[in-house]
Amino acid sequence: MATLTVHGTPVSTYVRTVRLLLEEAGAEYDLKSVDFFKGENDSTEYRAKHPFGKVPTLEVDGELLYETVAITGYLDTVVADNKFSPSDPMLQARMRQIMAIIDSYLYSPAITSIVIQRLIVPSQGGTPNEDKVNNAVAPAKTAVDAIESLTVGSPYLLGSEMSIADFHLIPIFTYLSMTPEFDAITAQAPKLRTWWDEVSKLPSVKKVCA
Ligand SMILES: N[C@@H](CCC(=O)N[C@@H](CS)C(=O)NCC(=O)O)C(=O)O
Repeated sequence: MATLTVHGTPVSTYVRTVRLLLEEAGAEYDLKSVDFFKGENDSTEYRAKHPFGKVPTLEVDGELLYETVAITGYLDTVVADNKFSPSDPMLQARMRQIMAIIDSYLYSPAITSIVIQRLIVPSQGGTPNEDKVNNAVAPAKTAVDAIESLTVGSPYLLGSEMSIADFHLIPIFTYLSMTPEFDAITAQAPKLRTWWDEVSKLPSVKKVCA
């Protein structure tokens, strides 16, 4: 079996996505800290691994892989025998569609705007920018409503089997659910509320996203 090293900041949603898959697969891996709060992701050494200075990067026997969708797809094949990718073509397309919605339409308003302003800025002694938060609620809700329309939501996004899409959404909900905006954003997403109640109790989620 290959030696797997995840380079990244443990609080990062994308790092958590990769670790959730590894934990659910029961795979062995090392986590090597790259602390973006200290700017370590911007160092020459780290930029040699990831030219965009983002986390995570996966190292497989010395070979480097970045972009989380590429990493989770690869890991699903090599450590989980594709257990987290539905074989039905439409279900597989739904999984990829949800992941693309998260990357293109949810991450930025939910994390870059709301979570950073509500959780990170105050933890560093600052005052949240209320305009930034308020302007992000509608786009975050649009993305959540779109995922709601595609999900089964019980127990997992695509139904009875956990898929890579769950690993991509869980870390976002972990943080968003800690903000006062969560109720408004999920007001019309009862299936996702049920999903979140259930997946947030998983041991892997408690371990990786605590
Ligand atoms: N497209 C990248 C995005 C990764 C990403 O945005 N990571 C964030 C943390 S969740 C990051 O590295 N932020 C540090 C920075 O932008 O300086 C992926 O899918 O891996």
